[in-house]
Amino acid sequence: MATELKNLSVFSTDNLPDISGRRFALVVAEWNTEVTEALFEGAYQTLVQYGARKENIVRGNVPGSFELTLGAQWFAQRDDIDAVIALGCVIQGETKHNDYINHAVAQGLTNVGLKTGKPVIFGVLTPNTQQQALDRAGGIHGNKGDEAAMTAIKMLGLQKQVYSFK
Ligand code: DLZ
Repeated sequence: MATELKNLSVFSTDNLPDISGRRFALVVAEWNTEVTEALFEGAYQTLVQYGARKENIVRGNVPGSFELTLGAQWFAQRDDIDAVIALGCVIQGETKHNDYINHAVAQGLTNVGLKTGKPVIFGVLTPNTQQQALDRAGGIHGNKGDEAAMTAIKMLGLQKQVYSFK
């Protein structure tokens, strides 16, 4: 479903896990700062709203979205981090640069999640224009940061369910 048809800040909140003792890392790309700061605010507020303690949320910046992968891995490898949320915005330019970055980050974050066994969330916008990005960073289509945080919470819930199943 296209984001146009779904508000990123509207989601079901049934049966969410208790995340008061969980620790989250937010990795934020510095390119397109206006957008990525809005993504960070959305993710941070959503985590707190649904029970995370502020002292259990750590932030790390990376220069651009391409570096999200390694930043995410460094956090995910820490024993005291339960989930990592990678936040970036890659806007299409005149060349295919954005395609290479997007594919690398999507694949890289997937690999980090599989390698560490922890939720590593793709909170990266890949719009054609800056307006499309702003529309999805607290604008008319909600906030991708909210959605990314909720995805992390739900994956922690699933992880608990899977590993406590007898
Ligand atoms: C180089 C580049 C370009 C052209 N566009 C973006 C972008 O839209 N969003 C983003 O997060 N990063 C961009 N970057 C930077 C790369 O992600 C990376 O930081 C550099 O290629 C490292 O030299």
